[in-house]
Amino acid sequence: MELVNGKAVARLLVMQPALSGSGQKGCGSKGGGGKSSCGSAAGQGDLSPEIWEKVKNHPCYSEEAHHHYARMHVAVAPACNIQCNYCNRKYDCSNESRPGVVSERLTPEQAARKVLAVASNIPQMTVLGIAGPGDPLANPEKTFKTFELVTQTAPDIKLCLSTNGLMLPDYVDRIQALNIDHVTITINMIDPEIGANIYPWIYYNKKKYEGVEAAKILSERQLLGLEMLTERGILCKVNSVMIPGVNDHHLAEVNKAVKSRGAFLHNIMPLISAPEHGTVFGLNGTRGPTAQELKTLQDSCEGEMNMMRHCRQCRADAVGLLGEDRSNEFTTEKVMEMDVHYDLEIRQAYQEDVERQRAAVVAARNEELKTLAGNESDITFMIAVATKGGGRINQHFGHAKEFQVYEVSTSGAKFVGHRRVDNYCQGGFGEEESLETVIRAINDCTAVFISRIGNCPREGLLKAGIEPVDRFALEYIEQSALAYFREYLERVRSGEIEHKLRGDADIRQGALIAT
Ligand code: CLF
Ligand code: SF4
Repeated sequence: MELVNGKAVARLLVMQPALSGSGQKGCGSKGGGGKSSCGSAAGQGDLSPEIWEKVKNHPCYSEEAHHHYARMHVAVAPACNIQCNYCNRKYDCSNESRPGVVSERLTPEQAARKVLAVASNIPQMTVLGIAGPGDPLANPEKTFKTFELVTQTAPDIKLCLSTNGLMLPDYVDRIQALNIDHVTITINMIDPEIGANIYPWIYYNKKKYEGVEAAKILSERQLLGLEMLTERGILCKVNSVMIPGVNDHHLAEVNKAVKSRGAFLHNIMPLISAPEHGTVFGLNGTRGPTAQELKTLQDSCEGEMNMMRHCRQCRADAVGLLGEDRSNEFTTEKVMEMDVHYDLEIRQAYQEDVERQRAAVVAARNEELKTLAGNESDITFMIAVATKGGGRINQHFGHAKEFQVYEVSTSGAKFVGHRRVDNYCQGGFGEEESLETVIRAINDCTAVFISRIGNCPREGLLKAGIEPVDRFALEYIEQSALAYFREYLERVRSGEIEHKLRGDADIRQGALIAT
């Protein structure tokens, strides 16, 4: 057992295998200006020390942080004041993972206890978000009461709020008074004509509005709220759901509008739409975008503004690293029986250890980047990575429920998204059908990095033109991606291989299975 500041931390370290070197209602609506260096990019870059301090341990506001730090949501806000055509909050399934979906609704007191329980057991949980299952500001008393209780009992936890923005201008002062440093507003349009196809109605000032009139009020309130928050120095992220045929060509304009009002980060998410979700878009056959459609739009908006590309469209009761769901470990019943010991010193000691490991990841990447200096090439490709976190390639191909996707070029390895899949290995056996869905999900990638892989999936991937790479097992992702890229260039130059462009890939519409 290891002692840190005289306290035992062995139990806590076991909670995150990644750190030992092995392994839609999230924010904003479901369905779904600052400058670079956060969001999708890694590291402090040109952020001011004050802003870096606010984002460095926030898994949504810093792509680099999301490999190391966790967030949790508490589902204290059941009501909503608008209707989005991609939302159906009646749907509740413990195997479903998209914003708005939740298993238990909590009182503020239950929520505060749950936060303490999670903080005691997952010391890398740094952020509490309230994101539903309805709209937090349509349930202001429950939302703010929860934040107040948590501030009193767990002062090191950052507070985060996600809203559709309708009531935002009315609560900006309260948000500021409670030191809520991070606010997400879901803005899908600035043109009410387009908005009328997304929002059938809103309920505002005790009156129901419909169609273009409803969308106009909503848009004005969202943009006003955004301006009021950024004037007060509160970091704002804007989420937009990309809905092909409805707002896909309009989102570049939304990007400009939110950037000019001071938004720090823009998160364009794919529509999640399947008939079984019972949403308007699911039932009328509106499809979600493909991986390349989404990436092309995100790329086109990435100028002076940070684009978030690592959003997992989490549930309103999600717990854990982004991409994992540990909410089943913290049901109200279990939380009530738990021995809760919130200890700030243990949490800080653990996080110092995380920071050391994080610094090692960055240093290794920078060293590897030096070996590419002077290497000129137009070649760029994408790789998929199986990881359990910690910035390492530490997951078996058959166990991966998602792959992280990096774009590699002479300028570096950049996180550009993730692909959710059915894990190939089910009950100890490989599933041919799952292999097909995995291949469709990473079809735009040249290689897949895994810690191990069996012969059958290896052959299937090679046949599909994707190289399985397990020689970097347990190594750092970005460093390995760059080393692979350097070797790849050498193989192309020697004529050993020919560089081929890959096709498009599917974004999965189904569930992330809770573990
Ligand atoms: Fe939650 Fe949202 Fe705060 Fe993050 S989620 S309230 S900013 S703590 Fe994050 Fe989840 Fe995406 Fe939201 S991955 S849905 S962006
Ligand atoms: Fe659903 Fe309301 Fe959120 Fe829209 S704002 S996605 S209707 S909970």
